[in-house]
Amino acid sequence: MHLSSISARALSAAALALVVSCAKEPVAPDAAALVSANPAIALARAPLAATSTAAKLASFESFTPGAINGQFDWQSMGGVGNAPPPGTCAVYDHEISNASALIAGIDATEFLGARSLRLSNAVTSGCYGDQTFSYRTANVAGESSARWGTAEFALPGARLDNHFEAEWTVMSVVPFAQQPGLEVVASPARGDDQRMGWLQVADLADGLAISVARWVDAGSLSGATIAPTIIASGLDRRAPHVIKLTMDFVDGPDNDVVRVWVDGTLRNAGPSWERYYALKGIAPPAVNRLMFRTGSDALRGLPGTAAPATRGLGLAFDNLRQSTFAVPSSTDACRNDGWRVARARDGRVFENQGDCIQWVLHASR
Ligand SMILES: [Ca+2]
Ligand SMILES: [Ca+2]
Repeated sequence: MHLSSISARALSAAALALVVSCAKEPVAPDAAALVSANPAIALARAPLAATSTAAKLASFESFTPGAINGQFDWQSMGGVGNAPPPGTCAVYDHEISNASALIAGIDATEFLGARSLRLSNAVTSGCYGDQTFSYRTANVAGESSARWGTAEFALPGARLDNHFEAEWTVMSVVPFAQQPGLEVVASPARGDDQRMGWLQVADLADGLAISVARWVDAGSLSGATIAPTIIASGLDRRAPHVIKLTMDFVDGPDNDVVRVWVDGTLRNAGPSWERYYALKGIAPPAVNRLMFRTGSDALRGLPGTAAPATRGLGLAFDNLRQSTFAVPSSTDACRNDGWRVARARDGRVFENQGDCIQWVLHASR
């Protein structure tokens, strides 16, 4: 790294911390030491039945390298390799690639296989619908007033659930150095510019950092801003990390709950972005997928500057699992065989109606 390329502001504490940090690290730590030192490893290895449809969707191993758009219901109109349709704002450095082969000095095949979703923010824009969206879940999730149901967003036959969750692995493509300015945002979404949350992975001087953001306002959209909060930092660039995000939608304002786990530890419970739609005077959207975005939200006070040096590198995303289900919000939801289709918030299947009712009465919802 050429220190002269670092801005004076960044050079202050952050860059010095990196220098000090690097000095303490072995030049090439062996894989065994890495495995024993990091609890994320076991999570990233969580097995999936290799032949299942879910496994194929999760692992990207059945995808063709290159353009993401159109593969297994993924959408990425602005991703590299896709012929950009009218209205596309930019060509983003988003693609299916053999990321484990790009990661020098570490054998990441065990965690990433031969195909991953690789994203960098070498190119950003203020647009949304041309960025990268994961496959849609069979059903959608939102509160009962949520806007959904048009064929372009929900799969045919979808029902409305009140719980959405997604879990994925993320790993730096550059394990032994910072990629300054690298940041990618994942949001529960539906395929256009509507999103119900914000979770960012950034590469800071001391390692990868995970942030979430909420809307802050004084009752009007004109003065509203998005306030990011770092919930995990200093994450080892040499190891895979597992992020789990759950959304519990509750009818009424300012009461949805979004929880985020990093490497198995609950790091945050906060609001959804229903506040934004309330400020706009419309019902919130239902969600059924993730939007992976390299964009600018500068007008709202968030970062979003392109980092051109990350082109072809950035972050590898893999092992993505998504689901929706109905969490019972009252004991009535357990009756009349409701317990058979409902799930506890952690996804547990109820044994019978009484089990469901007891969960409703005692779970801290
Ligand atoms: Ca893979
Ligand atoms: Ca709500």
